[in-house]
This record gives sequence, C-alpha cells and structure tokens, in this order.
Amino acid sequence: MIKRVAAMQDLSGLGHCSLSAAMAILPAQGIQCCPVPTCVLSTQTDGYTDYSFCDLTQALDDYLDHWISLHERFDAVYTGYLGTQAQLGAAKRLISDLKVSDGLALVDPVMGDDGMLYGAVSPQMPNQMRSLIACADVITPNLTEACLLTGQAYRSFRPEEAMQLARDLATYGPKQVVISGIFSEDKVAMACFDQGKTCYIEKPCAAQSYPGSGDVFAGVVLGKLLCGITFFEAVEQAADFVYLCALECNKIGAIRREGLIFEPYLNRLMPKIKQI
Ligand code: PXL
Repeated sequence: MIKRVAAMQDLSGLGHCSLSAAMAILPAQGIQCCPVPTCVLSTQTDGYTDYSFCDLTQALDDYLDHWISLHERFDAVYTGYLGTQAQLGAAKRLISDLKVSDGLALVDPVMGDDGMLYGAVSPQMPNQMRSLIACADVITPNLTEACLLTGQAYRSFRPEEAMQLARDLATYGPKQVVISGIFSEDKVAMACFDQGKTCYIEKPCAAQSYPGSGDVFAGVVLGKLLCGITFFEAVEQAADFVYLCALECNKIGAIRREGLIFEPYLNRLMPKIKQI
C-alpha cells in the first residue's frame, strides 16, 4: 500500500517551498502527500515585501472534520509554516485524530532564519510552538528555531554545544531531533539526537544558500524515514540532496529569494523500481 502523509503548511506561489516542496519531494519518494493548507501567499516572505496573504485558519476545522468523518488516517503528519498561532490547535488535532497510532509526526517548527523571525511570524509563536513539538516524534528546526524554542540567544555553537541543544529540545518530547543550518566557514552541520544518541554531521556548503532549503530537507528526511531508513542516515541523505541542489543553483546564479531549485534533481530521490 502507498504511504500517505498529511502535510500542513502554507502554499506560496513563488519560492519552491512549503507545500510546493512537500507535494513534489514526497511523491518522488513514492509517498502520497495530502495537503492541509494553512495560508496562501503570493510568494514566500524571505526577501519579498508586499506579498498577498490569505489566512485559512477558519477553514481548517471543517477541513479536518471532513477527513475525520471519512475515517481517513495517515501514516505520517508533517507540519511546517503555520499562518497564525491559532493554527497550532489544528496541527495538534491532525496529529492526535488523523495519524495512525504507530505513525510518525514530524514537526518542522518553521519560524525564522539567520537569527530572525520570518516577516509574518508573531513573536509569541516560539513559546506556543513548544506545545506542538511536545506532540512530535521528529522535529527539524534550523539553528535559529532551536534557539527560539529553548530561549537562547542566536550565536555560533560549537559541535558539543549544538548536540546539547538537540538533547535539550528532546526533553520537550520528540524522540528524534535534527538541528540544521549550523554554518561555519565553508561547512554546514546538523546536530542530531536519536533516542539517547547524538551525532554531529558536517557537510560542505554552497557559497549561497536559499530560503526553502529547510522545507526540502525536512521532506526528504520524512520520506526516507517512511522508507525505513535510519534517522542519522536519513539526515545525511537529505543534507546531500540539499547540497546538490544549492550547488546547481549557485552555478546558474539563481536568485536567492526565488528559493532552492530542486525539481530537476527529483529523480535522485526516486526509489529503484523492480522490473516486471
Ligand atoms: O521555507 C520556509 C518558509 C515557508 N513558508 C513561508 C515562508 C518561509 C520562509 O521564509 O516565508 C511563507
């Protein structure tokens, strides 16, 4: 049976991010992605001003009620960028009422980057997001979000400190944590925690990074986990995929705010199909 993910995040018209990423990255891995749109924007917010923003908070309850009445259940729930704090309740409901009991809840606590909150995110969101990550099995914050969630100042972290940050986040509830985007000179690292074990994975990084990379990263991690790949290996493969895309974007001089171009490389994610 094909696995299904309910993916709750925004739909941004431009940016190769959020639902546009999930609805390409998960199917490329053989997984159905059923969208739960939190808001619709004309563009993602990083680097743009004056984007249109249509909040779908009011629509979410009916949307989920209908799925519940149909007895639909999902192998995984994946939450990302939420339009308002009020949507945290719908995200928790999605996890508690629409995920199979042994399914996976991946919460990407999308709130900011480079030490700052994204344009449309409320300063109260980090405190409230803590209650959602308590419902998650896996979380994928970047370093900014990890600092916001733990109430620490954004700064550079040494490997041992970053792994401690991952352990601290695990005390809120999730069994698996990966903190992405720990940059140092020409490298980018991920601090990972998996059921008591920590691991620091360092990779080369492209000269220019792009908004939306975290969404692509989280989508690949989730797909790999659903295909039975271990957590540290899933993180490693997701980081390699993002690096490949970023290098290609660098080569063609892609415009940063337009996001990470990943579509030409989706075939790298596809499972090998047995010939019949
Ligand atoms: O990629 C993260 C993201 C998702 N959705 C929206 C965003 C961003 C990053 O800026 O603005 C709307």
